[in-house]
Amino acid sequence: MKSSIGMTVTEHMLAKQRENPEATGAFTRLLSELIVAAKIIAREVNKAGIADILGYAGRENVQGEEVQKLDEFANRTIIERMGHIGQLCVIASEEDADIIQIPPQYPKGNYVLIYDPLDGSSNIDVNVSIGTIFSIHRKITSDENGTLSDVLQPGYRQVAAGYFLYGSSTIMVYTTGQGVHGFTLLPGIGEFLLTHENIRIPERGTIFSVNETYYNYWSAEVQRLVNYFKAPDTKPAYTARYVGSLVSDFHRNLLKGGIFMYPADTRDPKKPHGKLRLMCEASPLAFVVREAGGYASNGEKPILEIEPEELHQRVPLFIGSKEDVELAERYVRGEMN
Ligand code: P6P
Repeated sequence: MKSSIGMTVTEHMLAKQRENPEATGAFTRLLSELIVAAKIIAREVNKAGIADILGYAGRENVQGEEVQKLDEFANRTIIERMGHIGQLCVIASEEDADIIQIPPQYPKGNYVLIYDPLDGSSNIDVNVSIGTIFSIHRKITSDENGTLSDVLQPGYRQVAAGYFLYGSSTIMVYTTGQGVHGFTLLPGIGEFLLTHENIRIPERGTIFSVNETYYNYWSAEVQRLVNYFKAPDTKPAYTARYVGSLVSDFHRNLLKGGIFMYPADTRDPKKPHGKLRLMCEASPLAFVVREAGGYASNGEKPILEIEPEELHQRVPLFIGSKEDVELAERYVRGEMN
């Protein structure tokens, strides 16, 4: 019987689980707990503006509780909720230099969670949407306690990936390799309801997203690519959209079509490959976009085929509509004059 509020994400996950004969329910329990963490983070993100108004200034609020920076709060929330559920062997966070072991008193599992707890958090005080990005791998070593080798896996081995977008509404988008599905949090009920089933990104978009401040630091090939997107004789014409919050820019392009770019640049010799991280940003979004019919590249090869070498390695990113990203690769390779 159809529920009066539509399909919840839990019902959706259980339905997908039934389609997979080997499923034990462990993955469903893992994702369900991550959803609880996201609801807790969403509540704090939505309160952040009010916190300022109510004078939760400095490090203490009116109840004398320590006020954590939102990304620290989000990071701790995920670790505390996910550490004890017995489904993970190791955790890796964009906020922590090293991998995070599961405390000895908790049971271990066969999955690896990699995440960016609150990407774009510098935008929160101007009420721009921000997001949590997650990537899930299976353990590949025999050690009960996960190791760095369990984390540093190429993107094509992910078993699930997705993001939560904290904006005008709280959205969850995820894939387990069986399509990409979007859910919207119904505040009064506190449930994520299916609102975007089987998302497909248009083959070619009309949006390009890049921060042109760095134009002079790009290769001549990337400069030519962006000039193409801006050229008056390019048909159909493109328009520029750039929020400066990866999950927002990615989500818009996923639904409408287009390409997001964060190219390599020469600004910072310590970051020759641009700003975005392979493991907790590019790789999970590359899995989502591929499952939606799109593509993600570092300009030379598919993001999902990059063999990671370091936990926080950065990577140039061209991601979105397949035709647009393949065109970007041709420019970056110097095949377009
Ligand atoms: P820039 C936010 O700080 C972030 O990590 C991503 O969310 C966003 O896409 C990017 O950096 C924006 O970087 O250099 O354009 O401000």
